[in-house]
Amino acid sequence: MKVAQGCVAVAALMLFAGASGAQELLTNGGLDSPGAGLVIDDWTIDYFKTFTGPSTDGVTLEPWADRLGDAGEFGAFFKAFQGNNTTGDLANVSITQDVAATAGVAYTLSGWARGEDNYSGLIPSTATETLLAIDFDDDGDATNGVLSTVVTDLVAAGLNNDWLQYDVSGVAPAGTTVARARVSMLNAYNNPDGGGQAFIVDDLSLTGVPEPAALGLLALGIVAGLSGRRRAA
Ligand SMILES: [Ca+2]
Ligand SMILES: [Ca+2]
Ligand SMILES: [Ca+2]
Repeated sequence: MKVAQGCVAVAALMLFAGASGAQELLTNGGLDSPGAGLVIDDWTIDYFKTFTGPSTDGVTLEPWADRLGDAGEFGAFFKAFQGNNTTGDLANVSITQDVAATAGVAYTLSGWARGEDNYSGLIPSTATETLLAIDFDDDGDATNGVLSTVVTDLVAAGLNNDWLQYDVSGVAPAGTTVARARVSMLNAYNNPDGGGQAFIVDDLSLTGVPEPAALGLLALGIVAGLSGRRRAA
């Protein structure tokens, strides 16, 4: 009897653990396919320069940028050196992936990153921004605006020449249908000092956990909105 009860308890714990273990929402968060170069499977690359506009080769997959150095695997090399701080033609690169999302769910994006010592994002008073972000949107189009954004500034969070894990979290607002995982290097430029100046990223992960408090607030907001509308009418 005691053994059976113990088994039930263990089974219940396992079920609980399974239910609370957040599911990975990204595809190819490891940035490991299809191979070195300009294409990152399942991710969208947005690269433009301030004046000369859309461009290519702002970010590529490289074997030396793989965090754990697994054979045949890759990480993303963001090319700050493509920008020019003298002319002001700065490099702006984002990689994004859209996943279906639900209002009231708390999403967390994590990822590993390194900035080499002469990366333009690490120059004091630089214009370069280095961001891990989630954009909450009501469609698959970032160019027509988003509902809200949560951002972690990686330099403020301690970016340096060692692999460190960073994260950013936020609750999807009302109307959300898409959570857009994003890594951005904005206003980047070639460091005249030369030397190692890569910004590299690997092993991204996006998970969502329903937020009871947020759901409660959302419900309150809907009630308030309804009563407001009633009053107005
Ligand atoms: Ca990788
Ligand atoms: Ca790896
Ligand atoms: Ca949009």
